[in-house]
Amino acid sequence: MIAAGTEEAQRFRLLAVDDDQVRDDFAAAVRHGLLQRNKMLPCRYLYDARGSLLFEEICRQPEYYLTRAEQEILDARAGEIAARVPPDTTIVELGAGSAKKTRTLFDAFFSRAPGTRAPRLRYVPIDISRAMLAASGRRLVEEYPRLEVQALAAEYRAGLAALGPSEARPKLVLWLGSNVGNFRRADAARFLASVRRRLGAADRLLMGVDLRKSPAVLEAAYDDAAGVTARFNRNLLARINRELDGEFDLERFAHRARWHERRGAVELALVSVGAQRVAIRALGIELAFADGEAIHTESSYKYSAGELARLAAASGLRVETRWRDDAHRFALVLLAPRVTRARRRRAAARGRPVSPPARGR
Ligand code: AVJ
Repeated sequence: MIAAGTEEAQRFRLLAVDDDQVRDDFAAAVRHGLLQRNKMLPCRYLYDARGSLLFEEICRQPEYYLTRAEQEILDARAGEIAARVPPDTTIVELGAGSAKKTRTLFDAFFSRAPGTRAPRLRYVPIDISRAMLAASGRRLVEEYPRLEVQALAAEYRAGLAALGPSEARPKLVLWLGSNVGNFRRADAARFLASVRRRLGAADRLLMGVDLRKSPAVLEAAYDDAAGVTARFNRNLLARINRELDGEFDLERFAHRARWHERRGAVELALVSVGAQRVAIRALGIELAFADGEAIHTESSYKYSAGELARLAAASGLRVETRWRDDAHRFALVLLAPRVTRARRRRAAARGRPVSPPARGR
């Protein structure tokens, strides 16, 4: 714990958005999702306090290779990444969580110029979990004396909106952990385009992406032998029971993880064991489930090299560098804003032709 007024406290700020709306959203989303013909629940609600802890436990399961593969790439490339961005960079991280992987980058940043005085680094973690940000922010400023943490407890969109003018200072935006996998492909492009609009020409986006691979490996990653992912998935029903006075019998919903080749995604679902009726008292509804009927809970999209390049292009970005782990399971891509012809024309109109110079008249 950092006492108020200490030097560390001055380097750590946490700004929270009101989460009343998030609570109301949960009730509305559950009602809407479960009254549809194809029952579904939005995956963002998997990550309450308990769900976030379970997710961290998933990351330690032997079948869930994603976290280790990404860490392997960061260990190998952090120096190279740090060398690509200017010394006064702000690191903005979307879905920062406990910021464990980010430390690898901090270490690389702070050891960039040995012998000289280490530069200051500003870190803006954006995450929906206020508790996670509070704990990790405090630890970070204690560990790194030249780090300044300005945490934003917010959804991606609100967090990005709070960032301020795009050209203010050089920045590196991090979106790690293949969190992009939760978005349908078109939505991923729309979201990345909104990030792109906040990037200046020298700014970069570093994104971790899980790659397409054999269905057996993918399905095992989402159905670990220890049953952690199953517990993570069922926690969504437990959350409905806790927060909305629901009456789900968790034993009567089976965890299912299935690779869907055409979509290129692992689909998580909870499947009704037998026909049953379930009341959700706070919503005043009673649901009927047929035997084997599924509630879709999460999609995890995977990318090929071609799909990655198309995603970047559709978002106004280009892949500057792509690194992979030794087993080629996962990619870390450094994305740069693509300068469009329209942008070049506007720059020229302001008297700063980009290239090439106009021929003499
Ligand atoms: C946090 C979205 C990257 O899709 O791999 C892991 C979520 N769900 N196991 C993923 C998740 C079940 C995870 N992401």
